[in-house]
Amino acid sequence: MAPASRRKRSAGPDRRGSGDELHQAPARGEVMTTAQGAPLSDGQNSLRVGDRGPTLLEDFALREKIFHFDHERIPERVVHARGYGAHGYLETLEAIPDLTRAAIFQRKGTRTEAFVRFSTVAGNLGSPDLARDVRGFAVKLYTTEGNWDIVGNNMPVFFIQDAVKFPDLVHSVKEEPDRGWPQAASAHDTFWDFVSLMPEATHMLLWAMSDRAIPRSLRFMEGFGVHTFRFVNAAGESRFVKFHWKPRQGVQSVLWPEAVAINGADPDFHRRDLYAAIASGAYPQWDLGVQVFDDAFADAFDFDVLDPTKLIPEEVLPVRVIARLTLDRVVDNVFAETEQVAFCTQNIVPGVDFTNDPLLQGRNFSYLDTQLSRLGSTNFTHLPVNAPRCPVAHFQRDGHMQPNPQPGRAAYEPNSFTGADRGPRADAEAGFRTLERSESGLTRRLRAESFADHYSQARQFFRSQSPIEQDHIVAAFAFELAKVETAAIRTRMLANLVNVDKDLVTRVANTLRMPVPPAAPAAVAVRDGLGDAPSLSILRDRHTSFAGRKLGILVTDGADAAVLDATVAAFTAIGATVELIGPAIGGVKLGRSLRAVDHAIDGAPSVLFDAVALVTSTSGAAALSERTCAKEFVADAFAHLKFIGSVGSASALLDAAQVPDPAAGVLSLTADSVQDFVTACMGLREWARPVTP
Ligand code: HDE
Repeated sequence: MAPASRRKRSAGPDRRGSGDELHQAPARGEVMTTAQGAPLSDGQNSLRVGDRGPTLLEDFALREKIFHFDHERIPERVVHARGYGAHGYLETLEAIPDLTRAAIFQRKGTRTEAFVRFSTVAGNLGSPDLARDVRGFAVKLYTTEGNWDIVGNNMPVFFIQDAVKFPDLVHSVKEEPDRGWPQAASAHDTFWDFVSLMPEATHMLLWAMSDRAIPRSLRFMEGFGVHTFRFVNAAGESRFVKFHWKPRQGVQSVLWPEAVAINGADPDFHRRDLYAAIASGAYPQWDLGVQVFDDAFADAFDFDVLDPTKLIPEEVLPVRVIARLTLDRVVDNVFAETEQVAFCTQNIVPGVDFTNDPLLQGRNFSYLDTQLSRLGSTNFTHLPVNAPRCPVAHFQRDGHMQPNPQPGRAAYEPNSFTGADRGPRADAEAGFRTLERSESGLTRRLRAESFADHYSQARQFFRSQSPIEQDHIVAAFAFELAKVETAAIRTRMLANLVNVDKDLVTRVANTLRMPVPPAAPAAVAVRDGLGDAPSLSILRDRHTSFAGRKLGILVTDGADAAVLDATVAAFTAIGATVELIGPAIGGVKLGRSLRAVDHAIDGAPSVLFDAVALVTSTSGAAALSERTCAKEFVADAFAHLKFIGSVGSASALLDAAQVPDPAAGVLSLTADSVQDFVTACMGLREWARPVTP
């Protein structure tokens, strides 16, 4: 403290209150208390002897507060630490009792409460949202028959085939242990060392190097259950099923240079986007689709349906939509809900069952186990976000933090007590019954031959992409491998890519300025004839829309209010968000009035927007032309293939940003031509514009 304040008397509250005040109990929650409920008289000063200390150990309120603070952090998730969640519901669109006895699918219109957590995989809790990474897509459905967790990703396949390799995979992608970097990045030696030694990772690597790994928003991602599960109907008949989440907003990704810039400008870009969408009432929705098939299909299919490095293309087996997920409520408290939510793959309900996918079998152990070290108690199921919404009755007792005083005398069964002392019993009819199946074979450590083809679907994926997406995959491989210091690792990875596609490997090798090595040995011949699968691409055959996207309008003093208002109105009308960026946060003068802006230009680069408009006065544009951040705003929007609408008086700014005139996707904006700009923006990017090197 500054010396001047040392001799002042403490500024505690006046303690001479009348006795009456003590008896007028304030409304619950208004008076600050200890965790034990004792009301506090002073929240600013600890208990001291004299004016200047020492502090007394007797101050139980101080000690309790610091004690609780000291233990605020819990271990972050070992993977998927960085995540964001929201509440919502699943509405059944089609009853499918023929396929499953699951209660939520018995009647059209059934609504089931849901909680969803999206995440990156590799980064720590505080890592940036736009890392190149797989995204977790974990859904908890609070059904009337218990919680059903579909703990999936935004990519339909995985890096490895056997759970025993998961710790190795994760150790390889996390920070290198002897130096502690890189954070939230796969572009380093140990990751590429591992995956280049594990050819089974090749298919997933193609996905991870594609634009799927840098989604524009959590709202614009597909989700996949990845493994093959089973549906079981009331007659005990079973079929295989794969789960898909289809975003009704569309699928969209950012460009890699955008991702890098967004991580600096707004590391919370994805969580902010989801929060803003839900808070504004633009509730994101996904259709839940299923690919259902029987043993005959599984036997005839090109690959083993138990192999999680393979998918079944929609072109081979269409996705049937059965329900719709809506996220309509942000969390009240991120820690209590998003951080403490515990997803477990083994949380299934009657009507759903597992398969022998060896990755799934391992996961079914891992998820329950990890909750103990993260949440610290077997009683994590009592936390509100984890608690089933249906009645729960069992004889599990005690443990750390047991919140329920479970009644009754007998804590075991069978017992011969009656009434409240008796407790629950299993129900042979309504209860979960594992599908009866016969298993046989030798007990061995062995990878099935049917899992041996590691390259054919990687090839199919690459060849099914649009040329633009292929360019991005080439660039991503080249970027990541260029960060690998050990040349032998790069060469080994290129040798794997030879098996995927000659064009791919040649272009990556050329970019790296390395020779194409001989192909890595492949256990089985790589197949060419799997067919074109446009569903694997983001850009092919997709309906695009600007709804749910964001327009950034750069405005200055003296701008044409009519054009500004018309632009805001037109974009708002199609469900887009519009934000104004001014030279300063205090707003801009339009005529006689001051118009509020959302951002100052130096804090709102154009990477934060899907399209931009320049609505400036001539003098405003001239002034902005002197500012690097304004020139970069325009130049980046152009380089990132964004649509740009510009009033005539903003031409100095376009010139300063070296935007050619004319240029594809740069439209003149007047009050009459706003609709043309809206229509153009629905294409999301001007792919015809040459990419600036
Ligand atoms: Fe996970 N995974 N995982 N995983 N996973 C976890 O569980 C694990 C795998 C996925 O938002 C952990 O509660 C093993 C595939 C998501 O809370 C842990 C294996 C897929 C989330 C764990 C896999 C996933 C996790 C860490 C290989 C896509 C975040 C914290 C056998 C289908 C859930 C936790 C959330 C989280 C283990 C592979 C998705 C350690 C052992 C494949 C979305 O239990």
